[in-house]
Amino acid sequence: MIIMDSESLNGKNITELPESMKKLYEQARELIENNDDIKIYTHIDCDGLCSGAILSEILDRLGKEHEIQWVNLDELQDLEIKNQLTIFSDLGSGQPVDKNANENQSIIILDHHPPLRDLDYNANCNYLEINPIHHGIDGSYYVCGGGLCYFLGKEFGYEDLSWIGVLSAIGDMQNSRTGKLEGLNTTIVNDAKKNGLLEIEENDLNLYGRKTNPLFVSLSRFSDVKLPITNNQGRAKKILKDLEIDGTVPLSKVTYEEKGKIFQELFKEIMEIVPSKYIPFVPKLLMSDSYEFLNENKEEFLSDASEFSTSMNACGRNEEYETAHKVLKGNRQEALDSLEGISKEHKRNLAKSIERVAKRTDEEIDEGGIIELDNIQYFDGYGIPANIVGTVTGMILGEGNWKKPMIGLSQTDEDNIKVSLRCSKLLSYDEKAHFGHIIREISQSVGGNGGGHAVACGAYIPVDKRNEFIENFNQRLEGIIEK
Ligand SMILES: [Mn+2]
Repeated sequence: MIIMDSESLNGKNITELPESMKKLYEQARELIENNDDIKIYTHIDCDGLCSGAILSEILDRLGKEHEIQWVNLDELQDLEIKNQLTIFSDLGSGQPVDKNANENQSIIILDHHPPLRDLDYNANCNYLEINPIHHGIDGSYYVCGGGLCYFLGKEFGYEDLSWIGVLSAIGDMQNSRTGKLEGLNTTIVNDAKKNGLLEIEENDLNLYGRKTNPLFVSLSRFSDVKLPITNNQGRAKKILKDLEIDGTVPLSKVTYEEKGKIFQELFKEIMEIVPSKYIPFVPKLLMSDSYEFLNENKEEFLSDASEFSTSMNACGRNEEYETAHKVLKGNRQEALDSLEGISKEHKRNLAKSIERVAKRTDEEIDEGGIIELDNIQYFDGYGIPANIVGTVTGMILGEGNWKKPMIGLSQTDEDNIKVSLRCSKLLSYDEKAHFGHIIREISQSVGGNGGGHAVACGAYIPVDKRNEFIENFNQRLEGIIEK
């Protein structure tokens, strides 16, 4: 058994599928063509939802009846395999999913997470795993679950599914390092462009809510570095007024010149406060490519990949998988209405949770609030549901010290704590600060498990190891965090 991950392999930034992967896709196509009793298991986040939708759409078009189930990673330990063919997407590589399968059954895994098994793995069943890491391709930046499923769709000639591959990559933050989609994602982007489904606005201002937020709201949400405008809508309005820019329209309606002025202003403010080691990265922090879906209503949030992916994550975190699935497969009526309800409810839940943490004063510190150590800051998310503690942690970051990662803790059951980490992108540009790798290392050292992205990751740890985890994490970052 070989364990490889993107750290040990210097992932190749190639834009075309390597021959070794193409062969596997041919085998996957044959397996699907030759089976009629099919079940899909996919992950519950935006990438997993996109993966499931692509696979289900492929099977629909082939006239294959199938079942789909959305699962969390911890639900796969003793999974019973009942179907002729079981497909796992955006998960499976790191779980013993083939444990209960027999020689008459087939399994296909399409996953971009660190694999437990290598390419020559001998399984009890007909076993086919497609994972970019087996082929030297980094799964964090170059292709994700939805992208891998899209390449299967492409094998059947369904290039029109490429836009979902793009959406999955944005949802999976595959562009977080450079602000652009790279590697195999490039092929998916090009397929979508070629099919008239996608337009890219290069080096757009990196503010959230391009379609639906008034500009002053988007600006006040800038929290990668804490600026006077961060969480201060009045101040954001004032700055826009001084620049003679209409703050009531969304970013997508702002002209190129106006964006330039906002860039200059943000740049100036950031330069005044960032430690010198981060200065070269500031432009990258303010700019990223925007991805616009051309088959959506131009005024609607679904036309912006980033906003679309947020609504998919809202569905995932609220167990509204069916709704997300229907929207992804083209339903723009009932499903879209429920999507709006879900997003609103999700925002309300987030606001409630944030208030609970952020509004605490120092006198109440025993009960909560943000606790700052030398290299990290953390809070106890008493009562914050484990499925939203990550999102809450990201939002709380704007209330704390942006120079340190923020860790949110939430007890999931009697024995375990879910840990979520979010940090400014500036921190992650330092290669020594890949928090997805660090959180895996520290959680494993206390008997837990975790992983994820450089800027957003999580872990599960035993309840009684809470303090040890916090202390180890704090120590591990000595010399890495600039104070
Ligand atoms: Mn994924």
